[in-house]
Amino acid sequence: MAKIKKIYAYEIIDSRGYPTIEGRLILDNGISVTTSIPAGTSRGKTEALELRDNDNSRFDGMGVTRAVSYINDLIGPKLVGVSPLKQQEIDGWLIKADGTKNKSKLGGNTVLTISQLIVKAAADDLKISLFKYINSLYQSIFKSQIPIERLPAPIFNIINGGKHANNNLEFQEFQIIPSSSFSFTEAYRIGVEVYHEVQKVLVYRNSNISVGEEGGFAPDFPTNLDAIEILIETIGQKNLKIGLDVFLGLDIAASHFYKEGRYQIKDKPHPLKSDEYLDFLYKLVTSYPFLVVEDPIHEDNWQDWAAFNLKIPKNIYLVGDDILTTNKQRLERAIREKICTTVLVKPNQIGTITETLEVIDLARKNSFNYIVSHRSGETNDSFIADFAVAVQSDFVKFGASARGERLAKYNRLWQIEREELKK
Ligand code: 2PG
Ligand code: MG
Repeated sequence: MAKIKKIYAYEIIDSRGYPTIEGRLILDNGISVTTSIPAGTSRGKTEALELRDNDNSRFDGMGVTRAVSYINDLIGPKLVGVSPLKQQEIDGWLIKADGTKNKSKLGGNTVLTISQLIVKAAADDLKISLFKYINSLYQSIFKSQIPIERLPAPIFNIINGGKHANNNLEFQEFQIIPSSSFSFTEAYRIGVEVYHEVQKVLVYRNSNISVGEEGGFAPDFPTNLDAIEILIETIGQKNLKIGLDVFLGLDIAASHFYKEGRYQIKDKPHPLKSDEYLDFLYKLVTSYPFLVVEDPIHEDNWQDWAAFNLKIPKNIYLVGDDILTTNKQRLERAIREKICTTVLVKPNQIGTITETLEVIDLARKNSFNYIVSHRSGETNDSFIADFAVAVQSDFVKFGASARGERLAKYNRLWQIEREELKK
């Protein structure tokens, strides 16, 4: 089997215009792979640390030359001669070398560059599709199989707000979700067509059609509910049945509008106390055909999460992102305290692919759902699409059906459906 000949990294610019890491790994048989690392704008407090230079003389302090030098000078040379098939050992060594709870010594971005390079190199060396290799990696680590039967259903983020746009909406993502009974090809077409139709509706209403970080539109509206109503109106105009053909989703990202002990949203004339806000949320999610509701409550309030989870209809996927941060210990607590039904999975929240697979495994063993997700700051790497297919994620969250860095992922799913899963 091939061995690692060289690993190196350098800065590239991500979809938000900030530096991120791109890494390259060359095997001694000439195979070479490249990967790059996404970054979040609205992050949970317990995510792995993203190592930045904080040197304000370049890129507003957002440079990643320190992370790059860790790869080039410290980690890369130590992996020369090692087999890329040793994923678990290499990830374990990285975790130990970092030695902190949140990768604050080496940086989650540094560590994930190596971890993803190793996965890609192994798949290429074995000459199998990336998703098939990740699937077999899961099986070999956890001694349990995930049959690959379908593509995850896409969640399209059509209207952006919160920290992802400079419009006036507090909620972060207003999503549409074509029914999982559609093939990916059909679901993708629906996502693309609804996106264009929303644009027409916004133009007709003299609203702004500039977009936010994930490619969704970023209009101003009097309330967050108005954005939901626009989606419903548009879906109807496309002759799609809301609640049958297409469902709604939200990433509320509530931690970001919780100030001085109150939730501040323009749907209500005054800042809401927890119990008032929970009433508002309950009415909201039961008044519309929501399938997915993410981060409706502040990330520190586990009690309110549990109370809300108990109350809302069981068909809604209640998703923990900022509160769980792809962290096994936090997911264990979430399962114990029954605070939600679904974990959002983002490899760069934790740092290595092995740890990300551990979270998937914990979820699977506890009949907990999981949704694999991109970040708002993305690159054209489609790694996450293969990862989602490999673990048979219920849904995927890759942003709007527009903008290259989002489409790299959706188009990769489409390719997998066309070339690899069609009987
Ligand atoms: C989220 C993500 C991705 P960010 O909150 O779910 O949509 O956003 O990458 O900014 O954390
Ligand atoms: Mg989120």
